[in-house]
Amino acid sequence: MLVERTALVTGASSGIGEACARQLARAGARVIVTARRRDRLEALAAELDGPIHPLELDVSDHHAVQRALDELPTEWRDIDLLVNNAGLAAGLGPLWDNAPADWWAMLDTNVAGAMSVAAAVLPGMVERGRGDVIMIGSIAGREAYPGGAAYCASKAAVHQLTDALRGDLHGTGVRLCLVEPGMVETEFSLVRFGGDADRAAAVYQDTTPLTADDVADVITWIVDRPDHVEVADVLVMPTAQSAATRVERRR
Ligand code: NDP
Ligand code: 8X3
Repeated sequence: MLVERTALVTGASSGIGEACARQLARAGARVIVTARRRDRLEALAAELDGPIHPLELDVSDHHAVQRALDELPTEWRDIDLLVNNAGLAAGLGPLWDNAPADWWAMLDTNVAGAMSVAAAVLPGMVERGRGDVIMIGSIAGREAYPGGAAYCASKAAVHQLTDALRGDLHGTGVRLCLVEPGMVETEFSLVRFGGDADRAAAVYQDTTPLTADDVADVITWIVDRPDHVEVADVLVMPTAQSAATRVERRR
């Protein structure tokens, strides 16, 4: 049980982040839910039974992240569980066909955003000598695929960022875990393909992807281990997937 834990989940308006917020709240945690779409956060807070604090936040705005966390109401400030999840892919194609604005969106959100949130939350955890940080990487951070240059680079950076942070956190009592999912059916592909619902649906067609809840189950289990146990690194894929671009289809 996670009673008396204060969690911050980024990217909680959809997909993996939303599923984590639901499961952490169900396990008894108080949860700060953040994303850019305030209406979704408010709907989630209204629906969940328990203390939920919606916070509109663009993680790619470094100063806004620091300010928003500094200005949290006192009773929400001692965050001891962070799911550093907000992220996106924009486009799938050769680097030179991908708009530079899309590269920057991926790097600013997936890498710099994760750094800003970690940098704002970690000093409090280190001072209190406890806490859990879950970094959401991807199978794409281990294994690059054609068309994914900026996205794969961003998730490889999350992998290295996590490894470096592990050294920074040595001896502090703060636990850190890199969770690298394979294919998960969320709004991820809809965002990647600029709202093209048919193209997004085709990604998950004739196979059985993970659900956001499958990933949230793993995360909820990781943070509920006894204090002396640190799960450092998890690759979680659908059974039908054996590599980033190798997915079994039923046809
Ligand atoms: P979704 O698109 O369903 O959710 C993405 C979340 O990130 C949304 O809540 C979105 O909220 C938020 N977000 C995006 N940009 C920003 C920003 N600048 N500031 C704050 N929040 C932001 O996708 P997933 O749930 O699948 O993705 C969650 C994470 O999991 C991402 O890091 C993704 O890279 C990773 N991942 C996904 C996999 C998959 O197959 N789905 C596999 C491996 C990793 P809003 O738009 O309201 O700001
Ligand atoms: C999302 C999964 O394989 O599309 O990180 O990169 S993949």
